[in-house]
Amino acid sequence: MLQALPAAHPLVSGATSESPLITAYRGGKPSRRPVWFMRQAGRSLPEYREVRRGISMLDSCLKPELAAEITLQPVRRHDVDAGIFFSDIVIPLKLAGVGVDIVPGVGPVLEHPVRTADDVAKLPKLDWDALEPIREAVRLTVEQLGSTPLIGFAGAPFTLAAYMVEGRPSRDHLGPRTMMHADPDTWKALAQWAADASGLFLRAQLEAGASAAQLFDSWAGSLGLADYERFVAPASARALDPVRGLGAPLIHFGTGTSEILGAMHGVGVDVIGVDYRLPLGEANRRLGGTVPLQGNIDPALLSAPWEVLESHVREVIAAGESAPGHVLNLGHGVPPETDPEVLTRLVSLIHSIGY
Ligand code: 1CP
Repeated sequence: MLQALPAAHPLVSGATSESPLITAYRGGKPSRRPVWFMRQAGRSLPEYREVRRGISMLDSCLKPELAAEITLQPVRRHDVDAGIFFSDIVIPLKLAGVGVDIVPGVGPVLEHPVRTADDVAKLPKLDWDALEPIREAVRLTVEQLGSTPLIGFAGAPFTLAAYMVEGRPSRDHLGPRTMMHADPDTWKALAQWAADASGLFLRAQLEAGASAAQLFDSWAGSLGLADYERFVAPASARALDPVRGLGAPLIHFGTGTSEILGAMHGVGVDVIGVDYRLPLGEANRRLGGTVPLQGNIDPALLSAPWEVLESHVREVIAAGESAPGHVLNLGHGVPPETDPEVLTRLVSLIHSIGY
């Protein structure tokens, strides 16, 4: 494995290193306020629905040209400051050979839920070569993005394990939360397996040209601080080990995580993504005023009258001024029923607001 990014990498060649996104992630004030949206690629876009017709979600992630095209669609349409690589947190499972599918209207579903020590021992190891379609898709995307950075991502071990133990989406994630106390050795082995799979997935995206990486622990908010620190944080740190020290900013995001923000920062990241529940001023206070923030427009307001949305966005920007750097985003993903014209208008509003 390389110790540094290749010379042609956009962060090293200079193509993206001074971009508004990377500048804000590094704690600076860029020429314009950077914004991107979680789930900016997806069902809210008619051009996405068009190219996805007749192709399953996981297949579309593994066709490099299609994945690149879908990643670029929202960048072209909205003038956002970053692309987020079109893929899914369960792609490393699929490429390792785990039986998993994304069922329309449901989400990730596993053929065999992983519940016992034996189930964990039988998990196949993810091979670097299996990630070639991902590296190819990233290369194609980055070529076309030019000076706009691509953000790579992966699921954090707890969020991945939540799907693996339950076998499907769940509300309270009881399965993994029971396992960590009832059978801590099996939990640790599972969390480490998930960390290694996500770590390799992140590494592949960064080596192929992504300029930043976001670890999604979407469901970490179902954990109390003590459980998070004891059973989850070490595995999340391990997932990031393959991409530390490369110069690419690392972002950590989850929902309902107001009480564990400091611990999420403690796994060793540069930026904290804040969900819509906690005002950015308070998030900044909890993090000691030293951590660049990303967030946290309430996705529910995307369907409110424009004046309501605009005044909310201005509040978010004002609250973000307290942090050492701020990248605008939603407090969770774009809802599929969002009018894409609202997103375009929102980007232009954000870019028009000076410091
Ligand atoms: O057919 C479709 O369009 C299916 C919907 C869809 C999409 C567009 C899924 C199924 N995954 C994705 C792409 C995706 N997933 C991206 C790239 C697109 C972008 O952000 O613009 C990313 C970053 C993810 C990451 C992801 N997948 C997360 C973390 C982010 C989050 O939203 O919290 C999670 C939890 C998943 C699991 C997943 N995959 C798909 C769905 C519907 C879900 C959630 C299921 C649940 O509610 O538990």
